[in-house]
Amino acid sequence: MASQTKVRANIFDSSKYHGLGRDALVGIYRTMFLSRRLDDREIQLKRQNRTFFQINGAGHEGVLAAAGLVLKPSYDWFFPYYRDRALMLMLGMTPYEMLLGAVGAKDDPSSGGRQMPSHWGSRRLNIVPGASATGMQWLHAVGAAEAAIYYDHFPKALEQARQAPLGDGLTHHADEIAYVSGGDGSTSEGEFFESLNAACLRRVPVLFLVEDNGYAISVPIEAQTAGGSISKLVSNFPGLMIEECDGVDPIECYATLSRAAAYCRTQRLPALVHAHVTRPYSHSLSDDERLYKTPEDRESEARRDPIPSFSLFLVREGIVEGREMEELEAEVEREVLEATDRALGADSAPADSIYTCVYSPDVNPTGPLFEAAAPEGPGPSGPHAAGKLKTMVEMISLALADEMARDERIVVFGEDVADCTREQNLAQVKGKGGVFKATVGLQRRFGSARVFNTPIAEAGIVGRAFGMAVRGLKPVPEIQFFDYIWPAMMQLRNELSNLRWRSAGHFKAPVVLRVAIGGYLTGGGIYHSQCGEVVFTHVPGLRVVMPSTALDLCGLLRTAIRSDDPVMFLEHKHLYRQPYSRSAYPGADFTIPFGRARLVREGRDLSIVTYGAVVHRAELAAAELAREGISAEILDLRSLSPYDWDAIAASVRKTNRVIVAYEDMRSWGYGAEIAARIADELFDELDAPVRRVAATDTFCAYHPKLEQAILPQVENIRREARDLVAY
Ligand SMILES: Cc1ncc(C[n+]2csc(CCOP(=O)(O)OP(=O)(O)O)c2C)c(N)n1
Ligand SMILES: [Mg+2]
Repeated sequence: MASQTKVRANIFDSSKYHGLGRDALVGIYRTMFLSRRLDDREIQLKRQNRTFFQINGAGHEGVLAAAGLVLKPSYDWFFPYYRDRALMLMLGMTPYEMLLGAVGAKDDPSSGGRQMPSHWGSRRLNIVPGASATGMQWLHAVGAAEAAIYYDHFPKALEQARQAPLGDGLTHHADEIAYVSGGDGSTSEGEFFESLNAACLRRVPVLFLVEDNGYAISVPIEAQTAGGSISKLVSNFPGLMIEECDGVDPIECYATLSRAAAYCRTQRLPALVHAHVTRPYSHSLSDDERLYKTPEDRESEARRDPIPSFSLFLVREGIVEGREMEELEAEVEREVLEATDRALGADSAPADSIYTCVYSPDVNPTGPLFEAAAPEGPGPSGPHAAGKLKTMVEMISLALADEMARDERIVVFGEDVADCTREQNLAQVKGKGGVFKATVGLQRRFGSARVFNTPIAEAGIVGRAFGMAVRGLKPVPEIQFFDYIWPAMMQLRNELSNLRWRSAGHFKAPVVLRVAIGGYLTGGGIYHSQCGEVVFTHVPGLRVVMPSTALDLCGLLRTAIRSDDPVMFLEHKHLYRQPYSRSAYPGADFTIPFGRARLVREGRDLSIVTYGAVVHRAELAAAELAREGISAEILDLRSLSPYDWDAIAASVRKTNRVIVAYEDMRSWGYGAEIAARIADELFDELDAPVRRVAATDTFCAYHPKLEQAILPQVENIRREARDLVAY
């Protein structure tokens, strides 16, 4: 502790305690003790089977209570992890609210009973609930801090964010910071290093707190972190202030965190505090630390327990008298008991509420709002057409430019998306604007704050977008190749898609992720030809669309941006420049609702349900089949989740025969779901089995001859169609 000298209460000298007054010191202890007693109560409730999970914050209370004096609720932004109970109490979350989480009550402010307890969230306090995946939150805080800097320069964006759904009360302050915490183990995730790199590159005010208790469940620090010290390991990140402190001494922590937070607030740069804490209890109630800690280890940890040591300190220093301490602790016990009684009587959410908040309740992208007048006339060259026909890739930058002009919340970023990072050279060069030129000219027109390049870090791209979107921005990042989306899988599957659901509708992350996808490149090989859209249509909360014409791309991209859900916007690389996919630009208000298929060709004898690059192949097959007297109907789904079941059903009822044709591998593919549903709901309508035409169950090869054998071709469709009609 800072000082062991006895003082008389009437000559209290706060300078000995880094400026903390008596009330603040007692307040710190009260919160620490309350935090511990809540853990103890929850552990008891779990053992009595009255709750379903418990994870504690024991041993971490000192540094967290101190952080509560340095950070500002409803002002700063918080990305805490599960051990942050004491900080949450300091910020204003109540014991009752916490216990509502433990019993999984409907009114649990963090998740309404959808997440395990200790996944703290509060809209009121700017506390963004974390998922259970350790270490993902580091990136979210960087995105949130990037939003803070952005709003400094784009006040209209903040106004627009406030007008959007859930925008009520969105705060922004010139000296706000983003707080993020995690354990020593979570710093081993690549996302931690990506977040430090991004925070230092972008120079944004994030306060990183590493709560190092020396263990990640049973794994000790020497098997976790090279050299045993995370602060030493990251000591060369430029601009990153680093301090280490004894995390069980709240006064020392207060001093350290005050310096770090002041640095973030004033310099607008990141800081990292490495606090050494203890974990006097097992990892969680599912763990027994005696299996891997010796009695001596446990005893020495117990000696560093911040609760008894800070209590003793306060009494020894004469700040609190023994009797006062007893009264304070008794009062806390009463508070915990009373909150427990209330929480145990709280209602859980009704079972039929499970479907709420998977998607936005405010904006329905399948609805009439998005039924803008379609361009008239036969196809894309009708009278609405302005100027010459645009390829799909040209249409992207046109649509994005119009949206960016009307909505200042939109930011575009990714690998190579800018025209030229070195702005001073823009006048001398044509500009890159994406490896496919999809974003060309956007940086030049809207500036480098709105269109910028990122490191090659896909988790970072999506994780930062998450943090920005939580703050009300509308990020439209790009994943350069679908083949390289996998580092972002955790962010997509476990964070972005379910934030709204797991926060019971209090938070959302409506990012539009543009992804270049697909093969037929004659030379793309395994790593530039992948599809795999079905991996994402399997994720609730995500919308997945995949247009096959420039007109559809324009309408669907606009709907994606104007909707309120995360959208995976799949752009087929092979179609980017095909003359047959071109359309005239339909104007700045053209939208297409999600979940509406396009009838590409009417037919009588069989239906081909397809999307993406296979649409054109189906058209070619249909033309050949027509010469043989077979009339094929083609549906381009274009929106894969949601998809247009009504259109599929109507077509199958008409033709009684159906092929589902898709580019991805045949087994377990998108067609499996469609085929299963047709077999289930339209069995009586069928005159033949449901057929799938798809890629072989292999990877996609480089040599064009092999690629041709692997991906579905016109001939495959034609053969299956003939066979089906003859069935
Ligand atoms: C990505 C991921 N991998 C594994 C787990 C399982 N898990 C939960 S907590 C934990 C240990 C975390 O240790 P640390 O970051 O040091 O935090 P502590 O619990 O010690 O405070 C692990 C491995 C997880 N939740 N997420
Ligand atoms: Mg740990």
